[in-house]
Amino acid sequence: MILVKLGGSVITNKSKPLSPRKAAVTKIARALGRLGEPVIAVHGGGSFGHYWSVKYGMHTRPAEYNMRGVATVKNSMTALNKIVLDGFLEVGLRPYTLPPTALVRGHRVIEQAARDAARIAAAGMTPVTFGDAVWMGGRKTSILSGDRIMSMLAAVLRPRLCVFALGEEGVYDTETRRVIPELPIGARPRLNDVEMDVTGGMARKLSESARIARGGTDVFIVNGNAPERIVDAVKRRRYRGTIIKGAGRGRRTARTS
Ligand code: IP8
Repeated sequence: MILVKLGGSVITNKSKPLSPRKAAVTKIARALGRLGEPVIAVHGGGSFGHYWSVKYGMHTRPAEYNMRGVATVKNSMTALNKIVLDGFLEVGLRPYTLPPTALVRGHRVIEQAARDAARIAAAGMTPVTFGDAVWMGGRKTSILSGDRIMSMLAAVLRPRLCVFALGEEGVYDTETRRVIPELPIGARPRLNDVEMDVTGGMARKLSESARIARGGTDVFIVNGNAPERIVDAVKRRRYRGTIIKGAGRGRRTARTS
């Protein structure tokens, strides 16, 4: 079982509101079809969800956000999800959409539902879920990042590998401007700021990757615009990007929640 995050910066043009990159979606979908292993895909919000979240001042912190904003964010994520599903279908995958409400309650994973997603993947379909606005009780909502969903699913499913496909070559060392090939769990390199990202950009990816790696799963951060690198990473041929090696399976080096 492999968990793959399709970064919003790959599947949308983040500098232009509401602009999908359909060719990037189909290219990644083709790569997923070549992995030869069950896959669960999670996608980000890019210039759909993040655009509206910024407009309505919504963040990951639960609060009483504007409900029209919540509705608009959710509507835009459904639209982006449809684009992803269309791309997957176009190349012969059998996507099985699982809106986050089918997998999580607030910021907690529904373990049975996560296990069912793994069974759906094992049966030959590709479960697809996504970051979204979620209800947190009463009038409160929050933005739940697809990166967080990755670590929630990993905590239950203990996948063989997690891959974050981003719009960059990997994690950069801001001084040398080179990609860092391997990061120790919990390392905090200096990062450049990300615009139009309400869920924390690369810093969030690294903190969720650390959670996943502490649970024993290797995490690859690769360029989703060169999706053969996803295949290379999964097949352990050769890889370009950043790896965070998982602590020994079953052994945890720190709390994961
Ligand atoms: O792009 C956030 O998901 P992410 C989704 O994975 C929204 O952080 C609604 C902004």
